[in-house]
Amino acid sequence: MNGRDLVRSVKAVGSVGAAQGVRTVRAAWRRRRADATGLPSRGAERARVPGPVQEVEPGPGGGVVRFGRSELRVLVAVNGAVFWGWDGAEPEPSYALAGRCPEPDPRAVLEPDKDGGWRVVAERATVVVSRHGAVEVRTPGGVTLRRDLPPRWWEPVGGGPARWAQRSEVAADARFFGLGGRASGPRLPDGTYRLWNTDPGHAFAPGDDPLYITMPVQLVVADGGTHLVFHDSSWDGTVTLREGEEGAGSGHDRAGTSELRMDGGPLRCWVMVGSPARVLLTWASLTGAPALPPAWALGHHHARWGFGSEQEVRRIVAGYLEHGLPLDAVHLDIDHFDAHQVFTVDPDRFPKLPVLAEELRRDGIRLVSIVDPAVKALPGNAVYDDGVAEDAFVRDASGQVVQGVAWPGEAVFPDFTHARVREWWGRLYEERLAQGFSGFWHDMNEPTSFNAFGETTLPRSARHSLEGRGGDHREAHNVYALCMARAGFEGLRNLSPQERPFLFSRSGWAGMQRYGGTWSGDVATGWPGLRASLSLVLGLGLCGVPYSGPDIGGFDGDPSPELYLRWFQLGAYLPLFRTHASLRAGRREPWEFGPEVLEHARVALVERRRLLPYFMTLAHLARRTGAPYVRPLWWAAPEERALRDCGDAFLLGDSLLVAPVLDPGADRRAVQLPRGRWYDTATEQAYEGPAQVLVDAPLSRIPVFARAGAVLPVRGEDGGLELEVWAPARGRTGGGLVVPDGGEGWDEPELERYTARWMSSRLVVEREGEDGGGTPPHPVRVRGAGES
Ligand code: NBV
Repeated sequence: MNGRDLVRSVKAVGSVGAAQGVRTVRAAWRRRRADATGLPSRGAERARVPGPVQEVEPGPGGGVVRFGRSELRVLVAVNGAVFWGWDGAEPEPSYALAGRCPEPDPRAVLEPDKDGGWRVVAERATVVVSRHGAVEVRTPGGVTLRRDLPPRWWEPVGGGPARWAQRSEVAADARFFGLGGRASGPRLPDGTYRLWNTDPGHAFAPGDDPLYITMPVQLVVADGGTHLVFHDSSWDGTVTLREGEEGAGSGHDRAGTSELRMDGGPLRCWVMVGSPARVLLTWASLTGAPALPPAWALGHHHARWGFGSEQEVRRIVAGYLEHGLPLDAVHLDIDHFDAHQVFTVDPDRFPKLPVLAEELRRDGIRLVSIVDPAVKALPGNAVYDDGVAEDAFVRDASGQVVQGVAWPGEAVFPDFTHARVREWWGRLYEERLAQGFSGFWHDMNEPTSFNAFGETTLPRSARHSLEGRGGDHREAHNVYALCMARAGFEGLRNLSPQERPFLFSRSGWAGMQRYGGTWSGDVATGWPGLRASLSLVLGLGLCGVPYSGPDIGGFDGDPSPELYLRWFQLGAYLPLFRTHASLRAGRREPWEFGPEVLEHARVALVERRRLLPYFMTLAHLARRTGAPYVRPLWWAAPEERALRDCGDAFLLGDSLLVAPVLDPGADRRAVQLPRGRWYDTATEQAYEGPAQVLVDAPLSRIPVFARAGAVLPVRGEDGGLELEVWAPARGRTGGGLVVPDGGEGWDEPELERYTARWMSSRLVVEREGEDGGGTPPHPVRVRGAGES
């Protein structure tokens, strides 16, 4: 290591402390050495393209097209998704798939196309393969949604994984979304996005990329249709996006492009075509239904790194109760661990945690525990000893256990890509349950190890089981947190089969929704951070992860009262509604920002509690259909171009449109309304969309609109379920779905469907049933009728 590296390394860990800095330098040195010996250098490479088509072999759901130097398998699955894989790549094994690959659709057959190409015609998409290996996806109506040019590989002459690149073209009007949690979306601007889950090491803002969750999942919206494409390879890579441009007058269109470059892994992808709702349904049927949170997890959570003691937790909870502020969960961060070691409790500062948990539970408040993957490498530390006995920790190519540096100091990392290790880890949650915790917050699982070379993770040469196939960190890195989430989720299911597990994880990958949600990570305090936090929730929802939310107020700094309040008001409409901050930031309780903020925060909290049955219904719908709670404005109208560009408002389910205030000093804001009638819920004033309207956004609230005709379940003053019905326009009908779920256990409540229609001057709300309409079993409140 040269002097500059040393300076850099010490700077990088400055906040962790000098002792850790020294350890960090050692760890970085070890990493460099490990990779030098454990990973052979690539050496000379040979480039390859598929070459000309030679023969085909029809098979179930499609078949194989053979080229001079590669072959392509195309398979249409019964769920409507299309798979293709080069060089013999099959859909399995895959960390993204929820189970086995869906059955092939027997109706899809390979047939000759023009110019020596081949095509597979399926119900929702046609795949056309040119004789040089370009692959086009067309709608049933014949519109081309995506054109993949023949892929290119670079193979090390001496053997080893091939790098590859896949360039694709989309329509000139197409917009890109997704790629996991990105700070500068939700519409992804032109640029290069890395596919490598990363702890940025500082609080992030728009422009910081990549972050904790990256996914090779793109949702592309164009006039011709919507499609989702998922390249099922967990290796490091980049996606370079460039939106197209439509030719003005007689000029030509310039297509949009996406170029995916991967350092290895199979070249295979899944494509789904249809409306956004259809695409997400297909995606969820492939990668798994989002876990259903318990009702309390849809309430308000309060966290902080550094509550520091049981007395402090009690003081804060008492503050909430005294101020009449609803609170559902308190999160304990690493400071409650004994010497930062996971699955322990500091006996001095948290001597009677189960008693505290029981007290809180009596007030309807749950305790949530942080869980870090790194285990303090110290004989005598029970988790370490146990893990050593289990042979649970990641090793390097020479067979040595890899040591990194994390909060507890020198640390080792469980290999969650091994089923036995997942089972072992899952059993450790028993200690947490015994302490009284009800939920789990997985942190630092990119995985993060502090070090000196800008790469804050395990060495790439570190070995992983990868379900017995064997491989290294290049392949395992991006699925590490996904596998940890699986370990936690399955462990909790075994330990506490009656309860719905609640966990959310900082890092993850395609399919993570099966085990829980996520949060925005360490978003920077500031107005750009506020905007970024909404971008993440929207983008992740479009990648199939519907439950997430930001650290309200931002992680690292002290927000102004106005910023705190605007963040709080936004958070009240996001699935995870949590205040949280760093050890180094000031307090985040609503009463810390003055009486005015307290009053307005209370309104937001009370409204969130009132909307709980609606959130519960959205959670069920997400599980049944893959539709995120928080959806972009174009969700039901992807053809509306003005909506595609609009990232400062969102739909909450089918019924509400939320327009947060994202700028300082604003007391009015413009809102782009989709087609139809919308009521400002504060004033009941009706607006007709599509339109851009200017509405009041005083400090006391953010604009929220209800769709005319919406029937939404809310909590009445007596705590019972009520139906809030927003009058449809005259001559129009409305309706809504309700899943009346108490929020605990596994009972499957029946979905209730309601309709709302005018009968002369009376609005009739009925429950749909097999024997015609019936009176709803819940009180009905009609709103907006004065405007009809
Ligand atoms: O455990 C401490 C923090 C936590 O509060 C935060 O939410 C995580 O994103 N954690 C990161 C580790 C330290 C970050 C500097």
